[in-house]
Amino acid sequence: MGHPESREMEQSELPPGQRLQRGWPVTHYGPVPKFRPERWEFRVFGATADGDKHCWTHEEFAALPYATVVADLHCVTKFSMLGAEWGGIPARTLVDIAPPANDVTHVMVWAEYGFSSNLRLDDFTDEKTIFATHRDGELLTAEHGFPLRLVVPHLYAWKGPKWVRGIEYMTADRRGFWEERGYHNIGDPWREQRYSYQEEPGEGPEL
Ligand SMILES: Nc1nc2c(c(=O)[nH]1)N[C@H]1C(S)=C(S)[C@@H](COP(=O)(O)O)O[C@H]1N2
Ligand SMILES: [Mo]
Repeated sequence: MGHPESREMEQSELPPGQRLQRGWPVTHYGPVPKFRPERWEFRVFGATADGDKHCWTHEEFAALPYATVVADLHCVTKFSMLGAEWGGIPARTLVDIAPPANDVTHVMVWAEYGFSSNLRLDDFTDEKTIFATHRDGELLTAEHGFPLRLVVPHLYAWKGPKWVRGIEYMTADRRGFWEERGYHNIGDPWREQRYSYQEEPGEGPEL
């Protein structure tokens, strides 16, 4: 749990057009997947530095170095939840263990049922981007992404898939699930990058 004072400071600012949401609603498309530990694996694939695919079982993944990040969640439907403490494995840690090839520019984050979201490599390796297993010290519930969800605090929350299963290193950008369906390719809430029609040239692959 974050220090109460730092939590208040985190709450001092909302991105434009957002309102404060108390509590923690559940927001996603499709059903909540059932977790089957024996079938679960986390994969890093695509343009890896060594050309190999890297896989972790649930047990192996859970043993990676744990860290916490205090961060907000901004849903593009205009509510924000502030100051949660997310615990898990920083994306940066994963990138250090299974690095991308030199020409990698983007990452596709893959989740159950083929849900995906694309990120620029810099957004993915941001020090606050984290594969969360816990929120405020408690294990995530199934609806909130157990056993693993990505949190990208500086982007709209759809950029953080729940039930995440792996990442694909890419040498060119490609749109993920919502990015193909009318949402902004980058999704910076401070710039209100909500919809793909707002994209400036160069901000996303052609639709
Ligand atoms: N797999 C998956 N992850 C997802 C989504 C989804 O539809 N599928 N929706 C995103 C959106 S739009 C939001 S706002 C957050 C909501 O997280 P929460 O339900 O834990 O509040 O999850 C994100 N992660
Ligand atoms: Mo959302």
